[in-house]
Amino acid sequence: MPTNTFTDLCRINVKGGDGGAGCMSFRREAHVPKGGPDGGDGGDGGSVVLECDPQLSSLIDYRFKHHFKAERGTHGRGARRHGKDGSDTVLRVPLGTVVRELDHETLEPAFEIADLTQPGQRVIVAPGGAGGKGNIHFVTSVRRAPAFAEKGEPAQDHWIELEMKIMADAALVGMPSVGKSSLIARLSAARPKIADYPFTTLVPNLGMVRAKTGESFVVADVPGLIEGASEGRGLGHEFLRHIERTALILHVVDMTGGYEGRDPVEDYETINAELSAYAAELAERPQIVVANKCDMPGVEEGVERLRDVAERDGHPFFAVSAVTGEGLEELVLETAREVHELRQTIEVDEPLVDVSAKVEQMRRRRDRAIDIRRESKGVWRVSGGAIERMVIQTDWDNDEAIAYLQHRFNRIGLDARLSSEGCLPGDEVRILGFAFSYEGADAEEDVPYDEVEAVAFEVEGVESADDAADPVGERLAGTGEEE
Ligand SMILES: Nc1nc2c(ncn2[C@@H]2O[C@H](COP(=O)(O)OP(=O)(O)OP(=O)(O)O)[C@@H](O)[C@H]2O)c(=O)[nH]1
Ligand SMILES: [Mg+2]
Repeated sequence: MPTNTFTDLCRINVKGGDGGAGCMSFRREAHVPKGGPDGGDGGDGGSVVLECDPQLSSLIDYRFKHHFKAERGTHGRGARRHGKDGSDTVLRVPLGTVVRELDHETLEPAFEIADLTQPGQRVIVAPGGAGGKGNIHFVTSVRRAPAFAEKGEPAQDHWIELEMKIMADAALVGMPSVGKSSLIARLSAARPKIADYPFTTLVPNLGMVRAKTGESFVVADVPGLIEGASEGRGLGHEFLRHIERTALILHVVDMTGGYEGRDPVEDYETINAELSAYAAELAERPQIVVANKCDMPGVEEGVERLRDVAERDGHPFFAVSAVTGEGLEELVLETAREVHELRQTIEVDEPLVDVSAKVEQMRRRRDRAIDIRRESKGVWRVSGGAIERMVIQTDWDNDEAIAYLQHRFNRIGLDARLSSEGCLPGDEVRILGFAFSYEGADAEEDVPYDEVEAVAFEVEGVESADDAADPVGERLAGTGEEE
């Protein structure tokens, strides 16, 4: 069966590292009985990143291992020491890999994350969680000794699909009936139609060729080219478009001259003229000249003339037969060698598009969406990625932390949204496994929690009885999250 494209498909689960917890701590010095807050932030979790590597030719690495995680951030500590960021996990994928996000429930493709076509191109597929803020961030003019910190943001895991669309490393180019399909059939497992009339091949076929050295490359067998193809004769542009992305050209010449008794050197010049007429750059591509049908009698003189011309043009030359297999081993070795070399020198001609930023923006937009549903009389369910994480990042054993959370709800407009949905003071509002009593849209307006930069902060001495009761410097806010 001829194939137009090879695909390699797999699904993997990726998870960024969790953010480290912020620290709740107060400064302690010999001559100061109780200093101001000095709890550092938790480190950010690492991300899972895909990177496009031209040396890879399959997704085989993801066949058997399906779960990939990045490192978590460490917790913040006293004396304003921030936690360490977790390192990224970089997964290498071949050129031509399309990445799709899968729906959480159905595992069906939801949207395309990226199409990785340039060497070195990267995309973050699972961002790490942000580190929680230390208590130095929660100081305001009235709340000078905040006795709480934020937990780290948990990273989410999700499934993505990787699909590699194979791009041919080399293309068999030549007049109709010169034996292009016969060659690919002989060299690979591809089984294209072969016949002694022109334009037998109408769509490109791909074949994977493995050299004796173990190296493999993909060859495209494309429809025959004739004089005037660059102007649209024969399959013209259609055909030429297919080789535009191919690095190496295997230029096949029929040494018998076909029924018309054409001259091999003239054929060779005609094809090269068509290539440069279509795109000057195509004629500059590295080429290997393949003199085919050398099993036939009377070809020697033509072989010598074509060899001279090929050498004049600086192209390697091979006299072969797709029927007997003569000369093919050497041809494959040279092709493998050139393909390998070309893969290493592929140049990035456009600046790398930072797809990560776009993906991240899209995720955040969806994340910020808040869904409010009435569960029963007087009971409301609020859901949404960002709001659920706020709840998870809160230390529920700490009243101050809860008050701060309520202040954040107000600030992002949740209270107003609830009110417009019909939620009344005294109703129950549920988020994940937690429940709050709704106090009305305007009740929280004066809660004095503005986030203040750590550098702007100056506090001396003890602020409250609460602080005095907890004179010890370091206590992690993230209960159950300590390492
Ligand atoms: N004697 C001999 N015949 C060959 C050789 N290679 C191909 N042929 C014959 O040449 C004819 C055309 O071969 P194809 O492989 O279909 O040629 P093609 O270049 O793919 O032709 P299009 O797809 O029409 O462009 C067939 O009859 C083949 O059997 C060879 O090395 N020696
Ligand atoms: Mg063919």
